Amino acid sequence: MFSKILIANRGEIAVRIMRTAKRLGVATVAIYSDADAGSMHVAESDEAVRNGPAPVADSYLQAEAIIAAAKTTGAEAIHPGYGFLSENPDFVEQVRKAGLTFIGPSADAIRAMGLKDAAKALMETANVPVVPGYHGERQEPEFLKEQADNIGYPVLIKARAGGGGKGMRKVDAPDQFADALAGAQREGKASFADDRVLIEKYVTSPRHIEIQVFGDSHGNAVHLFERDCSLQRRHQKVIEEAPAPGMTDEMRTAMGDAAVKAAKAIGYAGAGTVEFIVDGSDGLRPDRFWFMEMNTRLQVEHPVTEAITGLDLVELQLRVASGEPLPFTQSGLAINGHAFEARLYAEDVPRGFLPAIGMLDHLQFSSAARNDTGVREGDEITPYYDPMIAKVIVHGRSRDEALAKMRAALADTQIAGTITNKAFLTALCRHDGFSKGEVDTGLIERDLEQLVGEDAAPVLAQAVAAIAVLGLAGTSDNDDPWSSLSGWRVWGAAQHFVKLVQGSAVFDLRVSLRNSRDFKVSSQTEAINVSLVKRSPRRMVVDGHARPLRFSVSEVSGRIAQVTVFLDGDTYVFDVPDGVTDAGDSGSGDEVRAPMPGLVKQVRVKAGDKVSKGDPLAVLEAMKMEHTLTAARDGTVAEVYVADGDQVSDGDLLVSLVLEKE
Ligand code: MV4
Repeated sequence: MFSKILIANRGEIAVRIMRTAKRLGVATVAIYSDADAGSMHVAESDEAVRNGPAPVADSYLQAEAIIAAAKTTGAEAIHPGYGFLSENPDFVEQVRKAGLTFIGPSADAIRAMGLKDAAKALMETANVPVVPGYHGERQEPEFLKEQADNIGYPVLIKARAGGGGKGMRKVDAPDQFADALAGAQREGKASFADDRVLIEKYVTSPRHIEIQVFGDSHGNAVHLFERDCSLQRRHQKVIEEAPAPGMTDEMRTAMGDAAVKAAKAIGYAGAGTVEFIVDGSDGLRPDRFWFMEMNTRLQVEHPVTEAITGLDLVELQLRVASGEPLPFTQSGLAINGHAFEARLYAEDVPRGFLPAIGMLDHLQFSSAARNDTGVREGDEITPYYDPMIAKVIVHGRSRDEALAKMRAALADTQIAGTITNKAFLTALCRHDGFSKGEVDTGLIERDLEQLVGEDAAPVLAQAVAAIAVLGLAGTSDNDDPWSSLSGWRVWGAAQHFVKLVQGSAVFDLRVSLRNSRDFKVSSQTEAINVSLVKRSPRRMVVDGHARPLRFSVSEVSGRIAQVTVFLDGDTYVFDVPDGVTDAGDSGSGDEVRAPMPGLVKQVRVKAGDKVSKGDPLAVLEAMKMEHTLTAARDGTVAEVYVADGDQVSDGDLLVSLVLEKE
């Protein structure tokens, strides 16, 4: 076994590798970019070497600097993690030339799987089923068209160097072939500097089932069963599981044997994954799976395999890389129970899954799950890297039990300071078809609307946020609402107005103070009485609600810009527009302010116009999306403060309505 290794990666996978290394008594060297100097993977390493500025091209992809860092620190091997340099055969060769061990397969094995056409030809020779089609050298359009006609439509044209869905074109009929071919060639050329393509029979609503394989340097290879990764969106995996729903012993044996044949055909050593496309339209049948590609690295979703086999795949990688044989044979392996992994991301799902950033003001994971993460409370999700916050992994005796655990674990997960995809993951875990194990790669797109719908915050969540924004919740834990001075500035006025923005919804709330602990919070439609039993800057003990309500406020330049409220397993994020927390007695909904910085695309009203509740007043373009700002009540426009083309800041006043007596 090695005594010291360098981990050429960051985030959760770097931390995960270090944990195993530590358990085995192997010292670890981290590398980090300037953006990651204070990050968790650096804190967990035994020593760390700065590797450049934030952009990955200047840091985590700097092969020479990484190898130099390994040499200087006396590391004997480099673990690449996933992504970055993990499947770069030139890097593997450089590592070996420097006298170090690459914890992964040989450069030749990576190259053999790098191009789709060559990999398919190799697999055909090894008797691994490949999708019917043409993957030869000839590229004349007329010839390829003939091939497509022979295969039968629909066909799929794929750039041979492609990946992640790039350079792929589906063709439904012969007359569309020429245009689709030109498109795939253009994309292949632009993305991979290679315009060669292959043609395949198109598999409708396929499932993505992959087999984990492991080889050693003594010629042994086994498989560690399958993972189903069919729940994807735009080729990004969302939830993975093992075993695959509906898998039979016969199919598993057929797929496992094929995957081991694939690994042996290229003399594979280390952890790898053989990806198959499966036509599951009529159950899982051994003549309906085909080789897609082989990933020559440890994968993001490896923990579900660990959960059902009880193995530590990173430990196996280290053992195999240091020359040990695999400590088991195929017959010694068995599946225990069922596991799921959900990828928790900082992203704005309702706005088209836009990556989000932010400081993690509050971060609490469920103790009932394995949470693989590279961030801690107080850390920042930056725009430089993948915005994954954690992988939530659960294991149960059955699929139903594991899925119930995932729902509970997500409900227990609290994140504030950035918007996340937790509600989307929760909706998926409650999805009827998914709950029954009816998975295919089209599921998310088909039911997208139902899955991304944002739940409007209940009035209790709005009330908690409003009280927090006004500073009435307290400034220290165990604040006695009767004696505290916190929030004293606002005691004077009998009522306060707070505007909260939740996604596309705007809530205008009135908070009436009866005394320092009893409030009435009124929205446009409802009112609720809230009595604080105890105050704190993090939780509110509210009369009539059994459990304390947890919330978190995020400040930007000294003012509360966002409040996150956790209520009954759901998370509600409210943005607080600047300058709308003024005390006074104006009716609610009188002012329309910009909920975020943006460009005024169109003003739809002028002073004196009569408007009804819900009428559009102005259209704001922000973060590449258009937002229509609407009237919160019936009334008359008093004044318009902006014109088309104006640039506005978060909270700027755009339109006001004539005040009316309540
Ligand atoms: C296919 C296919 C249907 N038929 N090939 C997408 C990414 C690339 N790795 C292979 N992909 C596909 N290849 C044939 N012959 C459908 C897909 C596909 C897909 C595959 C796996 C997981 C998700 C997917 C989503 C859309 C399309």
